[in-house]
Amino acid sequence: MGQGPSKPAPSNAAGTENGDAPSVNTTQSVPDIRPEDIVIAVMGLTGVGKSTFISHFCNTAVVGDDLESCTNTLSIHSANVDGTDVYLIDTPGFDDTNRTDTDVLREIASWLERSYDADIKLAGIVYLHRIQDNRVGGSGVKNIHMFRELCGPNGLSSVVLATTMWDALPKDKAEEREAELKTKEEFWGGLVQHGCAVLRQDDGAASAAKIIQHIQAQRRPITLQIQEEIVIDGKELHETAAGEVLKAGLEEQQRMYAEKTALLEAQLAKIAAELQSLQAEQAAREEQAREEREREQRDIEKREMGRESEINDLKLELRGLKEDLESTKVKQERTDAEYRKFTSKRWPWDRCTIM
Ligand SMILES: Nc1nc2c(ncn2[C@@H]2O[C@H](COP(=O)(O)OP(=O)(O)O)[C@@H](O)[C@H]2O)c(=O)[nH]1
Ligand SMILES: [Mg+2]
Repeated sequence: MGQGPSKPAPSNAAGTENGDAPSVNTTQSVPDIRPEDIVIAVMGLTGVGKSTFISHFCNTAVVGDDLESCTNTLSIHSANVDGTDVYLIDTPGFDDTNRTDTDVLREIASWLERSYDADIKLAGIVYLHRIQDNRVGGSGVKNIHMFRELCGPNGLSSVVLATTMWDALPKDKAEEREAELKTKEEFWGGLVQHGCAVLRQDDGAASAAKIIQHIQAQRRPITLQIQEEIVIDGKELHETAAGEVLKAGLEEQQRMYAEKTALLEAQLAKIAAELQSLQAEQAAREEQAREEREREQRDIEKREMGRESEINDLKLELRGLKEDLESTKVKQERTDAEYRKFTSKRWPWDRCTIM
């Protein structure tokens, strides 16, 4: 299989002369493709391997790393598959870290509308899906639903549903998942019944070529339901079936967030009320403690004052007793002296004045 286009690439849709991979502007890309060209769109969630798939045929596709999606805009790649020139449309993936699903659908729908206006029909679509993403309720399932509505019931035989990342699961597990995808209505069941082929993108360039060949073999350009709805019926994007799926998803999210907000507000109000009552209890306890402290302080002061007056009383009593003691001692000395004098043997008669 050849790498890159065999005819001159459109000015804005392929690599530079030295083979670098430029990002491809989409807004003026439609006129570069002619109605007789084979155009195949590659769709699927971000990270499923769309750019990797396209890179097997040309060197202009930019493969993202595992951590974050790379620039997620629609790009057109001129490629050659087994000698046939084809244009591969790398569409922005849904469930992207940097863009909303509504932006992504708008961009895809806008390109489909312009290509329809320019009389460019899709030869087919490759819808890629990671084999490990079969979670009901996950974005994979929601996207399958939207994809179904984007395509509509006609021309599904030119749509290939292909599973990637076979190397990420043991083969028996992957085969189980594939069977589930094919049969369950919420996955690919309905699409398979309407003629979609389910193939495996499990062998790099070889399996990718088989997928493109399958589409080429259909030789049946398709008009998607969303193109008819927008161009023929004049519907707004949100009125299309795919837009309705997205709208329903947004409404579900609105309901979920409204419920969550109400729940959080109720929890918040409950906790705020609990906090308020605890704070009121705490304030009451503090007030009680303050009053008790003040009462104790008053008691202490009262007791202090009582003790002080007791001390003063005792001091006064002590002073009185001291004075009493002093005067008693004086009196005692005097009495002692008198006694001594009176009881002395040598009464100093001579000193007496005889009358
Ligand atoms: N293990 C494994 N990794 C893959 C496969 N296909 C793509 N990848 C990796 O998955 C990541 C996203 O791929 P990319 O092609 O950019 O996804 P896109 O967002 O759909 O374009 C890149 O790191 C690829 O190398 C695959 O089949 N197996
Ligand atoms: Mg990509």
